[in-house]
Amino acid sequence: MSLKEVLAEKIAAHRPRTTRLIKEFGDVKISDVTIAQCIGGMRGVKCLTTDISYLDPNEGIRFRGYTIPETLEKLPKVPGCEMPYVEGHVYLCLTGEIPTEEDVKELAAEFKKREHVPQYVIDILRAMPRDTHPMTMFSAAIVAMQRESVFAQQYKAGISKMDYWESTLEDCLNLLAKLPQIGAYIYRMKYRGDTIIPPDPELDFGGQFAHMMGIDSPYDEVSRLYFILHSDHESGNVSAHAGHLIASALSDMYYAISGLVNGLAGPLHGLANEEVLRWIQGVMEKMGGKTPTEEEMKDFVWTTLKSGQVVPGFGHAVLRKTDPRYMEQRNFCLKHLPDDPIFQYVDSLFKVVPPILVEQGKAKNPWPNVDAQSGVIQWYYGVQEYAFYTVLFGIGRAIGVSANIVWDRALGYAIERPKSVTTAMLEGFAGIKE
Ligand code: HAX
Repeated sequence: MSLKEVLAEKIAAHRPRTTRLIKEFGDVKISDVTIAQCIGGMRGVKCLTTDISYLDPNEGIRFRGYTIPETLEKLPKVPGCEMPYVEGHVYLCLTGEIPTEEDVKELAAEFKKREHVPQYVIDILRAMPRDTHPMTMFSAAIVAMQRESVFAQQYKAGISKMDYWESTLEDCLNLLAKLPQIGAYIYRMKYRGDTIIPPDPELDFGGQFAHMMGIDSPYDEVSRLYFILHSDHESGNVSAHAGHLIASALSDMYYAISGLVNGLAGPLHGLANEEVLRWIQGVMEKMGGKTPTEEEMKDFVWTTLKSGQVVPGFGHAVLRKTDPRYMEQRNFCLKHLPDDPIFQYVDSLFKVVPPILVEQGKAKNPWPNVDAQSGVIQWYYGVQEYAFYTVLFGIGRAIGVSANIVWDRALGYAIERPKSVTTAMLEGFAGIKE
């Protein structure tokens, strides 16, 4: 069966579950909201639904029920490689099923058909000042392609709500297929003297990205690992929520994914991977090439905290343990680059930062998150322009969010419209209103 046929079956089976929950159990309470949550970024308020991934605070992410090690183990592998096809992970996110080799080949062939990046996108990127942030370029390239949206065209033609997901799936595949090329193009144009490497029609999603970046193996493996690890972290984080929110107005995939990228570009979210490397470079400069002792490292961390800044790469809004995405990348470093000096810095921070954050007593989670480790690997393989790191995150995150949007359309999720209150109303609730 094709991906679309599998999805059609799954959607038909799932729709009655959603309808029943709303019709028969719509009044059942699952969450209360406190004043702290209302002012404090809605932290922990349960008010979104997704089946693509679930983030347990003490365990970490599961994609469609599978932990990261299970996902990496079960998905079909690229021949001769340790890492799975990213295309297989797209299949898993969309359908909830581990694909067969045949399923992956079919989906990879679909991606191939759709991977050509229109010339006008290249022209737009080239017209932007070269010092534009890569995330701005990435977002602009995606939104520029909005004219390609099959959903937007079919919506105008007047299709039924029940069919929205089909054209949304088209948009999902059309857009995802192009992202590795767009990302690599931005990199080579901006940081490699405009020497663009043409795509290779034989390569898979991760392999194509590494090839167009101009970086040899095992960078293809790094890319596959990276895109899968960053694909989804349930629905409430800024990037996933931004994508879902925008799409809830029936704005198409291009608008939604470009919006996701804009949210990811914040230093408290995806840009933290850039910030980690910037922070470490600052320490290295101050040390004049010497490796800091543990005591010196502690001083750097305290200086950052005392100047009112956050330590990038540490803390999390949901997790209450070391991020398994961090651990997976750490294991990769231990295997491939144990003696790398920047890895040594990151490893030293792993020891030094959590007790300091505990002593400071503010952060609810003192442990490292995904962004503490990801830049090191990039740096080691030659991608030392750290402003680019969040683009890699964005390519991965688009996988989970676009899968969510296909399901949002399939299950007819409503336009988002939470209710706001005024400060005076909160004072009223608190019983302190003058
Ligand atoms: N360094 C210093 N202070 C920190 C901190 C850190 N790494 N993490 C949390 N805190 C502080 C918060 O700033 C907050 O201080 P105020 O009370 O003064 O506002 C306090 O501890 C309580 O915060 P929290 O409840 O533990 O954390 P939040 O849910 O509010 O925020 C963040 C979660 C990830 C934004 C936060 O931990 C942070 O800023 N971390 C550093 C930036 C970072 O690494 N971001 C990437 C997170 C992972 C991700 O989304 N990747 O894309």
